Amino acid sequence: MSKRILTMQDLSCVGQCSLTVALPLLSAYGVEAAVLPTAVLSNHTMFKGWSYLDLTPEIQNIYKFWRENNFKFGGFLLGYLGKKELMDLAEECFDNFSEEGAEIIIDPAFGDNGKLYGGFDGAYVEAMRHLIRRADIILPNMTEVCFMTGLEYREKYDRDYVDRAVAEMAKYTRGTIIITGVELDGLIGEAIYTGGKIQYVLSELLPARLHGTGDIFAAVFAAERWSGVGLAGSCASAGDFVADCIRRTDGSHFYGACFEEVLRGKIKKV
Ligand code: PXL
Repeated sequence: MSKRILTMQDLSCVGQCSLTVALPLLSAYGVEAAVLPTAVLSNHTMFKGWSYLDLTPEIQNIYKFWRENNFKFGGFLLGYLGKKELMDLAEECFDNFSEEGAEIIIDPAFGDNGKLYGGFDGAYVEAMRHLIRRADIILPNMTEVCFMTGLEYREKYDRDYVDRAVAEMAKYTRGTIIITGVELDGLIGEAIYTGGKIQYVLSELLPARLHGTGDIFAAVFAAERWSGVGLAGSCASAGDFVADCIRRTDGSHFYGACFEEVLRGKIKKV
Protein backbone atom coordinates (compact mmCIF):
# COMPACT_ATOMS: atom_id res chain seq x y z
CA MET A 1 0.00 0.00 0.00
CA SER A 2 1.46 3.32 -0.93
CA LYS A 3 0.20 6.58 0.49
CA ARG A 4 1.46 10.12 0.49
CA ILE A 5 1.99 11.37 4.00
CA LEU A 6 2.92 14.79 5.35
CA THR A 7 5.60 15.43 7.91
CA MET A 8 5.52 18.77 9.68
CA GLN A 9 8.65 19.80 11.57
CA ASP A 10 11.61 22.16 11.39
CA LEU A 11 14.55 22.02 9.01
CA SER A 12 17.79 22.28 10.96
CA CYS A 13 20.57 22.90 8.45
CA VAL A 14 23.16 21.12 10.60
CA GLY A 15 22.48 18.39 13.14
CA GLN A 16 20.80 15.04 12.60
CA CYS A 17 17.23 15.76 13.61
CA SER A 18 13.73 16.57 12.39
CA LEU A 19 13.40 16.77 8.58
CA THR A 20 16.99 15.76 7.75
CA VAL A 21 16.26 12.51 9.60
CA ALA A 22 12.58 11.97 8.77
CA LEU A 23 12.87 12.41 5.01
CA PRO A 24 15.63 9.90 4.23
CA LEU A 25 14.13 7.36 6.61
CA LEU A 26 10.57 7.61 5.32
CA SER A 27 11.77 7.47 1.71
CA ALA A 28 14.00 4.46 2.33
CA TYR A 29 11.04 2.64 3.83
CA GLY A 30 9.06 3.36 0.67
CA VAL A 31 6.75 6.02 2.11
CA GLU A 32 6.19 9.10 -0.06
CA ALA A 33 6.79 12.03 2.26
CA ALA A 34 5.65 15.58 1.62
CA VAL A 35 6.98 18.23 3.99
CA LEU A 36 5.69 21.27 5.80
CA PRO A 37 8.82 22.93 7.20
CA THR A 38 7.89 25.06 10.20
CA ALA A 39 11.19 26.91 10.55
CA VAL A 40 14.72 26.92 9.17
CA LEU A 41 17.45 26.88 11.81
CA SER A 42 21.18 27.18 11.23
CA ASN A 43 21.52 24.05 13.44
CA HIS A 44 19.54 22.40 16.18
CA THR A 45 19.26 23.99 19.59
CA MET A 46 21.67 21.67 21.40
CA PHE A 47 24.53 23.64 19.85
CA LYS A 48 25.66 26.88 21.51
CA GLY A 49 23.59 29.28 19.41
CA TRP A 50 21.30 29.15 16.40
CA SER A 51 19.52 31.31 13.86
CA TYR A 52 15.76 30.84 13.47
CA LEU A 53 13.70 31.74 10.41
CA ASP A 54 10.06 31.34 11.37
CA LEU A 55 8.05 30.00 8.41
CA THR A 56 4.68 30.53 10.12
CA PRO A 57 3.87 33.55 7.90
CA GLU A 58 4.29 31.41 4.75
CA ILE A 59 2.03 28.57 5.78
CA GLN A 60 -1.32 30.09 4.71
CA ASN A 61 0.21 30.74 1.32
CA ILE A 62 1.31 27.10 1.07
CA TYR A 63 -2.19 25.96 2.09
CA LYS A 64 -3.73 28.16 -0.60
CA PHE A 65 -1.88 26.28 -3.34
CA TRP A 66 -2.43 22.92 -1.69
CA ARG A 67 -6.17 23.66 -1.75
CA GLU A 68 -5.99 24.72 -5.40
CA ASN A 69 -4.12 21.53 -6.29
CA ASN A 70 -6.47 19.49 -4.12
CA PHE A 71 -3.64 17.74 -2.24
CA LYS A 72 -4.63 15.23 0.43
CA PHE A 73 -2.45 13.20 2.75
CA GLY A 74 -2.93 9.68 4.07
CA GLY A 75 -1.10 10.37 7.32
CA PHE A 76 0.62 13.09 9.33
CA LEU A 77 3.84 12.91 11.33
CA LEU A 78 4.46 15.96 13.51
CA GLY A 79 7.70 16.64 15.33
CA TYR A 80 9.44 19.80 16.53
CA LEU A 81 7.19 22.67 15.43
CA GLY A 82 8.87 25.64 17.13
CA LYS A 83 6.10 28.19 17.79
CA LYS A 84 2.77 27.73 19.53
CA GLU A 85 0.93 29.45 16.66
CA LEU A 86 1.78 26.38 14.55
CA MET A 87 -0.59 24.22 16.58
CA ASP A 88 -3.65 26.00 15.10
CA LEU A 89 -2.08 25.75 11.66
CA ALA A 90 -1.54 22.02 12.22
CA GLU A 91 -5.24 21.61 13.02
CA GLU A 92 -6.17 23.56 9.94
CA CYS A 93 -3.93 21.22 7.97
CA PHE A 94 -5.68 18.11 9.35
CA ASP A 95 -9.07 19.69 8.60
CA ASN A 96 -8.24 20.61 5.02
CA PHE A 97 -5.82 18.01 3.74
CA SER A 98 -6.75 14.64 5.24
CA GLU A 99 -7.67 11.65 3.16
CA GLU A 100 -10.42 9.52 4.63
CA GLY A 101 -8.97 7.68 7.63
CA ALA A 102 -5.68 9.62 7.67
CA GLU A 103 -3.71 8.82 10.81
CA ILE A 104 -2.19 11.61 12.91
CA ILE A 105 1.04 10.78 14.76
CA ILE A 106 2.39 13.50 17.05
CA ASP A 107 5.78 13.51 18.71
CA PRO A 108 5.56 16.53 21.06
CA ALA A 109 9.36 17.04 20.69
CA PHE A 110 9.79 19.87 23.17
CA GLY A 111 12.01 18.43 25.90
CA ASP A 112 14.13 15.67 27.35
CA ASN A 113 16.00 14.74 30.53
CA GLY A 114 13.55 16.71 32.69
CA LYS A 115 14.05 19.97 30.76
CA LEU A 116 12.44 21.92 27.93
CA TYR A 117 14.53 22.45 24.79
CA GLY A 118 15.86 26.00 24.36
CA GLY A 119 13.24 28.55 23.33
CA PHE A 120 10.18 26.68 24.69
CA ASP A 121 7.97 27.73 27.61
CA GLY A 122 4.78 26.78 29.47
CA ALA A 123 2.55 28.30 26.78
CA TYR A 124 4.09 26.01 24.15
CA VAL A 125 3.54 22.99 26.37
CA GLU A 126 -0.08 24.01 26.95
CA ALA A 127 -0.70 24.45 23.22
CA MET A 128 0.81 21.00 22.54
CA ARG A 129 -1.37 19.47 25.25
CA HIS A 130 -4.38 20.93 23.42
CA LEU A 131 -3.19 19.72 20.01
CA ILE A 132 -2.72 16.10 21.07
CA ARG A 133 -6.48 15.67 21.47
CA ARG A 134 -6.43 15.37 17.65
CA ALA A 135 -3.77 12.64 17.60
CA ASP A 136 -4.32 8.98 16.82
CA ILE A 137 -0.93 8.20 18.30
CA ILE A 138 1.34 10.32 20.51
CA LEU A 139 5.01 9.61 21.10
CA PRO A 140 6.07 11.62 24.17
CA ASN A 141 9.07 10.81 26.33
CA MET A 142 8.73 10.95 30.14
CA THR A 143 9.88 14.58 30.27
CA GLU A 144 7.12 15.61 27.87
CA VAL A 145 4.52 13.57 29.76
CA CYS A 146 5.52 15.31 32.99
CA PHE A 147 5.41 18.81 31.49
CA MET A 148 2.02 18.17 29.85
CA THR A 149 0.38 16.52 32.87
CA GLY A 150 2.09 18.05 35.91
CA LEU A 151 3.36 14.64 37.05
CA GLU A 152 6.64 15.04 38.98
CA TYR A 153 9.66 14.12 36.87
CA ARG A 154 11.80 11.23 38.15
CA GLU A 155 15.09 9.78 36.97
CA LYS A 156 14.22 6.37 38.41
CA TYR A 157 10.76 4.88 38.60
CA ASP A 158 8.74 1.67 38.58
CA ARG A 159 5.71 0.30 36.68
CA ASP A 160 3.27 2.07 39.03
CA TYR A 161 4.74 5.39 38.02
CA VAL A 162 4.38 4.53 34.32
CA ASP A 163 0.74 3.52 34.99
CA ARG A 164 0.18 6.94 36.55
CA ALA A 165 1.90 8.64 33.62
CA VAL A 166 -0.38 7.01 31.03
CA ALA A 167 -3.48 7.60 33.16
CA GLU A 168 -2.63 11.32 33.44
CA MET A 169 -1.80 11.58 29.74
CA ALA A 170 -5.05 9.84 28.77
CA LYS A 171 -6.95 12.84 30.19
CA TYR A 172 -5.75 14.85 27.18
CA THR A 173 -6.05 12.44 24.26
CA ARG A 174 -8.15 9.49 23.17
CA GLY A 175 -5.28 8.39 20.92
CA THR A 176 -2.83 5.60 21.59
CA ILE A 177 -0.15 6.77 24.01
CA ILE A 178 3.34 5.46 23.40
CA ILE A 179 5.79 6.71 26.00
CA THR A 180 9.28 6.43 24.54
CA GLY A 181 12.58 5.91 26.33
CA VAL A 182 10.96 4.22 29.32
CA GLU A 183 13.64 2.69 31.53
CA LEU A 184 12.53 -0.29 33.63
CA ASP A 185 14.38 -3.24 35.15
CA GLY A 186 17.66 -2.24 33.45
CA LEU A 187 15.98 -2.21 30.01
CA ILE A 188 14.73 0.59 27.75
CA GLY A 189 11.77 0.83 25.40
CA GLU A 190 8.17 1.93 25.03
CA ALA A 191 5.04 1.76 27.13
CA ILE A 192 2.11 1.39 24.72
CA TYR A 193 -1.27 2.35 26.13
CA THR A 194 -4.27 1.50 23.99
CA GLY A 195 -7.76 0.18 24.70
CA GLY A 196 -7.25 0.73 28.44
CA LYS A 197 -4.27 -1.68 28.56
CA ILE A 198 -0.56 -1.13 28.83
CA GLN A 199 2.04 -3.19 27.01
CA TYR A 200 5.83 -2.86 27.11
CA VAL A 201 8.38 -3.30 24.35
CA LEU A 202 11.74 -3.28 26.13
CA SER A 203 15.27 -4.15 25.08
CA GLU A 204 18.92 -3.62 26.03
CA LEU A 205 19.69 -0.27 27.67
CA LEU A 206 22.81 1.19 26.04
CA PRO A 207 25.03 3.55 28.03
CA ALA A 208 24.95 6.48 25.54
CA ARG A 209 22.14 9.02 25.19
CA LEU A 210 22.23 10.88 21.91
CA HIS A 211 20.41 13.86 20.59
CA GLY A 212 17.84 13.30 17.81
CA THR A 213 17.17 9.65 18.60
CA GLY A 214 13.51 10.54 19.31
CA ASP A 215 13.20 11.85 15.75
CA ILE A 216 14.77 8.68 14.33
CA PHE A 217 12.42 6.58 16.45
CA ALA A 218 9.36 8.55 15.29
CA ALA A 219 10.29 8.33 11.59
CA VAL A 220 10.97 4.57 11.63
CA PHE A 221 7.92 3.93 13.80
CA ALA A 222 5.68 5.88 11.38
CA ALA A 223 7.24 4.23 8.32
CA GLU A 224 6.66 0.74 9.73
CA ARG A 225 3.18 1.61 10.88
CA TRP A 226 2.23 3.00 7.49
CA SER A 227 3.61 -0.12 5.86
CA GLY A 228 1.03 -2.10 7.79
CA VAL A 229 3.06 -3.24 10.83
CA GLY A 230 1.29 -3.32 14.24
CA LEU A 231 2.00 -0.99 17.17
CA ALA A 232 4.32 -3.29 19.12
CA GLY A 233 6.14 -4.44 15.96
CA SER A 234 6.66 -0.84 14.83
CA CYS A 235 8.03 0.08 18.27
CA ALA A 236 10.36 -2.92 18.28
CA SER A 237 11.71 -2.09 14.80
CA ALA A 238 12.16 1.58 15.60
CA GLY A 239 13.79 0.76 18.95
CA ASP A 240 16.22 -1.69 17.31
CA PHE A 241 17.03 0.85 14.63
CA VAL A 242 17.82 3.52 17.24
CA ALA A 243 19.95 1.06 19.22
CA ASP A 244 21.96 0.25 16.06
CA CYS A 245 22.45 3.98 15.44
CA ILE A 246 23.75 4.46 18.98
CA ARG A 247 26.17 1.54 18.59
CA ARG A 248 27.47 3.05 15.34
CA THR A 249 28.03 6.52 16.81
CA ASP A 250 31.34 7.17 18.50
CA GLY A 251 31.60 9.40 21.56
CA SER A 252 33.19 12.34 19.73
CA HIS A 253 30.07 12.74 17.60
CA PHE A 254 28.12 14.58 20.28
CA TYR A 255 25.28 16.25 18.38
CA GLY A 256 23.28 13.37 16.90
CA ALA A 257 23.12 9.69 16.05
CA CYS A 258 24.75 8.29 12.89
CA PHE A 259 21.68 6.76 11.29
CA GLU A 260 23.06 6.87 7.75
CA GLU A 261 25.27 3.79 8.08
CA VAL A 262 22.44 1.80 9.64
CA LEU A 263 20.11 2.78 6.83
CA ARG A 264 22.74 1.85 4.24
CA GLY A 265 23.09 -1.58 5.85
CA LYS A 266 19.34 -2.14 5.61
CA ILE A 267 19.19 -1.00 1.99
CA LYS A 268 22.08 -3.34 1.06
CA LYS A 269 20.18 -6.27 2.54
CA VAL A 270 17.12 -5.67 0.38
O1 PXL B 1 15.36 16.42 18.05
C1 PXL B 1 14.44 17.36 18.44
C2 PXL B 1 14.78 18.72 17.87
C3 PXL B 1 14.34 19.05 16.63
N1 PXL B 1 14.59 20.24 16.08
C4 PXL B 1 15.31 21.16 16.74
C5 PXL B 1 15.80 20.89 18.00
C6 PXL B 1 15.52 19.64 18.59
C7 PXL B 1 16.00 19.35 19.93
O2 PXL B 1 16.66 20.11 20.57
O3 PXL B 1 16.53 21.81 18.62
C8 PXL B 1 15.57 22.50 16.11
